[in-house]
Amino acid sequence: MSQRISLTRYLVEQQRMEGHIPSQLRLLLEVVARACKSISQAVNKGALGGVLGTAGSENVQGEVQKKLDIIANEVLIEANEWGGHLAAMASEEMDGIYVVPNRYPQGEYLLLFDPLDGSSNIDVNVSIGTIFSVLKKPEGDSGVEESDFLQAGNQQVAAGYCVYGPQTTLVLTVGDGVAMFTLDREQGSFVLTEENMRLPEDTQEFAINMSNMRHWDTPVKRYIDECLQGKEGPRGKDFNMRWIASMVADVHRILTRGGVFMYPWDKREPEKAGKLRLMYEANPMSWLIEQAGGAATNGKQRILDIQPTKLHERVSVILGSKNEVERVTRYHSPL
Ligand code: P6P
Repeated sequence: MSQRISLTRYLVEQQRMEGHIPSQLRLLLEVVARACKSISQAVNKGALGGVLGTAGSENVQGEVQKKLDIIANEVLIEANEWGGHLAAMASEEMDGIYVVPNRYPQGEYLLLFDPLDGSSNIDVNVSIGTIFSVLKKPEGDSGVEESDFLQAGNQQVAAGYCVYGPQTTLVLTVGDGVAMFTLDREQGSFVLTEENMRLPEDTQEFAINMSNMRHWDTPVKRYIDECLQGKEGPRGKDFNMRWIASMVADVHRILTRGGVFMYPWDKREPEKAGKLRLMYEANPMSWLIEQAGGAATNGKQRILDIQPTKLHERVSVILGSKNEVERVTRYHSPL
């Protein structure tokens, strides 16, 4: 049987042949992967590890924190702070940025993450995951501050996620396509299981929380209504619906077989652009989807072109199979 390629070998070859990955970025990605392995172990223990349930606190978003949210956040901080590859980190679970302590060397990268996306699924044993995005610290003074993180998604140098499901799979891009690695628990290492992932430009599957239908804006209502009319309607084909309530799991399905994922603005909290966060959910997922031949907009513009103004900024998300995303976006800007 041909020797499977480990994540380490893949990254070394990307560094050596493609020049896409400077050594510090390779180290960063290997450290994040190791942290995801540790999180996977904790998630897999479930009740046996006493890690289920809530932590009795709220995060910066005002959401109840699960014990595993905090564990995953701590694992990522502790794994990354000493390596000398990072200047600072930002997390859904922390109000401000985490600057690498002076006792460690500072690097040139900024790491952003949602340490455990889909927390509402933890206690019911449904797939959850870690989402991460890597930016370069702007040139200039030695310090680092929150404003250094406020870069558009098109500035990312690496992005990825790890799904903790029936398999633990790490999916990442450094701008040269999308690669998937599956955790081989016998070896304790991630092994390349798919390279150059591509999603079909068309689909018959949409992902949205239908219970919010009455709150959606007209273009979204029109798109979903046309899908629900099936082959007798204007689309001329039947559609299927999936909603896992873990963006990581929904996006992984879409990367694997196509589909369109939508968490649009709705009138429940009209002052918010959407539920999902731009910097560490929408941006990394949008880059992965685009690198695999898909598209990602907020209904009006390409998500990766949005200039953030706040670290925990929210955004409306429409991403997946190119032709469907373009259709929904077109409905938002009638001629
Ligand atoms: P709802 C999980 O909390 C999350 O941030 C995404 O992973 C997921 O797609 C969405 O929220 C689910 O939201 O309103 O359906 O529970």
